[in-house]
Amino acid sequence: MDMAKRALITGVTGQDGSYLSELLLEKGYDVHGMIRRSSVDYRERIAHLEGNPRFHLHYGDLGDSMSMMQVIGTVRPDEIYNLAAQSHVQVSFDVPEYTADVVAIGVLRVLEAVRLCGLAETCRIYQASTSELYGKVEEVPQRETTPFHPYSPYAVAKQYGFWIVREYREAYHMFCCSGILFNHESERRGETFVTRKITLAAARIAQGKQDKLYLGNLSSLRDWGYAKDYVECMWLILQNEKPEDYVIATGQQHSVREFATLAFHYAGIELEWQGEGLEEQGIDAADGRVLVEVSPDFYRPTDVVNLWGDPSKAKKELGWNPTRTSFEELVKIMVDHDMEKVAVERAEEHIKTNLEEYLEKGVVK
Ligand code: NAP
Ligand code: F7E
Repeated sequence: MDMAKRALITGVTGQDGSYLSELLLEKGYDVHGMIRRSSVDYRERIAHLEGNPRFHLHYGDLGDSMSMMQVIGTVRPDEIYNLAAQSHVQVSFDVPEYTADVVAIGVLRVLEAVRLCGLAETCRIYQASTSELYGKVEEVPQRETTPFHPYSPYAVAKQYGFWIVREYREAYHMFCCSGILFNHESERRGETFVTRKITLAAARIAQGKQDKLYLGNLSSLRDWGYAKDYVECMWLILQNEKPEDYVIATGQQHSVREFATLAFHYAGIELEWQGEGLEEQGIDAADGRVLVEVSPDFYRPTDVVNLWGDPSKAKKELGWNPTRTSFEELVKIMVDHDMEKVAVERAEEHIKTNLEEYLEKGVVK
């Protein structure tokens, strides 16, 4: 009989879901991912895994209790990684009710489905919590004992998720834990998060495909790590003897401005910064072109500006190495990827234009 562990990943099509699937498959798990129906192809990040006999997909939605019961009851997982979320902080100001339903009540739906399917004693649950809980920070750096001060509809919803996980742990003795993950990025990061927006723009500007990049708060500080390193921690948290919550971070902090300076540097452009606030500009040191400007469109009604995590507990108790990939390596990985992506797009456009010309001239029929 096949004794492979079964894992269910909600949010399998996302950045973290795709890396976690790869990790668990490497470890010999049967991986079940929950996906939503969409009219366009959104499975780019997991396309390379489809067809693997140990990788299975199920339709479901965190907003729909019946589908959660159906998926969890069918898969009967040993481990659930609840990664699904409306994960964009700025978007949560535009769709606060939807964000609360999926990000807060969605966690309850997972926990209750596990209980009602009779899996409370056997199934371990990882909840994707976030440094956004610290929000308007009350301590620097932030650790497990730092008081929460959520500062966006997204963060308030994640706060519910954090406490309901703790409640089920205490009330029903379920093995459920939250990883309080600080920002983690990669070449698979969504294109509207600030790091990926910058690395893509740097690549496009360097290759003449874009003139300018508009950003919001350049002074915002983040503790940015590499997503591939962080998914390992999710797994380690569930292999622990006791269910506990952990801060996962690198312990280093950088500003959006620093990220942009380094990303443009790796794309072959040295940026110099002039002016302040809305007037601040990033200028190409070589020819004086203004490449980065500030736009109030990317300011948030309340912005979290000083995130800096202390990963000591995870380091000590889980043996996790928070600095396997340095900040410089992370930025370089992302820029190298996007330079290649833009180069391929340009080559494809070039081929298409030439082909159209040949067809018009009747050279090719
Ligand atoms: P992501 O790339 O935005 O992926 C989110 C995933 O959730 C996607 O697979 C998405 O599916 C799915 N999803 C959204 N709404 C859903 C719903 N109603 N039902 C089912 N699935 C739904 O996010 P990520 O960066 O991988 O982050 C993973 C988790 O960690 C999220 O919970 C996020 O809030 C949390 N987190 C992230 C960070 C970070 O820095 N990345 C830090 C702390 C915590 P579609 O593809 O169908 O949209
Ligand atoms: O913003 C500032 C912005 O959208 C980072 C999610 O994964 O991490 C992520 O949330 C900072 C903010 O990520 C732009 O104001 C400046 O201060 O990349 P972000 P986030 O809001 O930190 C946490 C841990 C999560 O849990 C979330 O799911 O950068 N910023 N200019 C900008 N941000 C964006 N998006 N776009 C800009 O143009």
